[in-house]
Amino acid sequence: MSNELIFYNGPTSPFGRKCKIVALILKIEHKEEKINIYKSKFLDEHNPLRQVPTLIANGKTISDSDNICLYLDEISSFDSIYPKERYWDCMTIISVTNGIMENAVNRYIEMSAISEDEQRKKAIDRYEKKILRSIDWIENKFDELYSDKITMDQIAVACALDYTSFRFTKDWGNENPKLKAWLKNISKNDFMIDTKPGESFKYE
Ligand SMILES: N[C@@H](CCC(=O)N[C@@H](CS)C(=O)NCC(=O)O)C(=O)O
Repeated sequence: MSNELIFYNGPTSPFGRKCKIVALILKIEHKEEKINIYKSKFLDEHNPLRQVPTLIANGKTISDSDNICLYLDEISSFDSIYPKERYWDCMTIISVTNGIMENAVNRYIEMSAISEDEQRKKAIDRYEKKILRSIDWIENKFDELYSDKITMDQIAVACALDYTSFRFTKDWGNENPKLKAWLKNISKNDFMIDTKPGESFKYE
């Protein structure tokens, strides 16, 4: 059994970014490989969904960003980034951010990989509504989310908002001033700067 963490990530995945940030904050040693998911058949053996992020931890596969973050938190010697006093509220915010990311990824695929005449306008509209409604919902919970100590839901929110700005629109900030100011501030941290999305691979 090898004694290492191999972290398969993509260049723009918001789910992968979330895990990478956790590894950086908790100072978990790992080897990151940014792969072209569309050309990474080798991953099927570990994760039949062939998705990033996927972590191989001491030979064991851990798939799905939430499982990876929980695993990294468990093996860390630092205090947990999952606040005990508001654990389920934190988990619910994380689930909503997963929805933002999924809808933003699906929207981007629909708009970038499908010819304009074949794009489903209704589906795009639905993705956009869900993203914007979810951001408004998080804004309304801002006082609950905010704390000086960085928590898992804050990391997830930062990744979801930045991905929305990257792939869809920055306009969400007009209606959500608390989140806009907070994202600007948290984005000054090295863990945000060092994990900015890069160049994506072509959808295949
Ligand atoms: N639920 C998964 C979602 C991961 C996901 O959607 N990854 C995308 C990249 S952002 C992917 O690998 N897409 C390739 C594919 O599904 O074929 C998680 O939280 O890790």
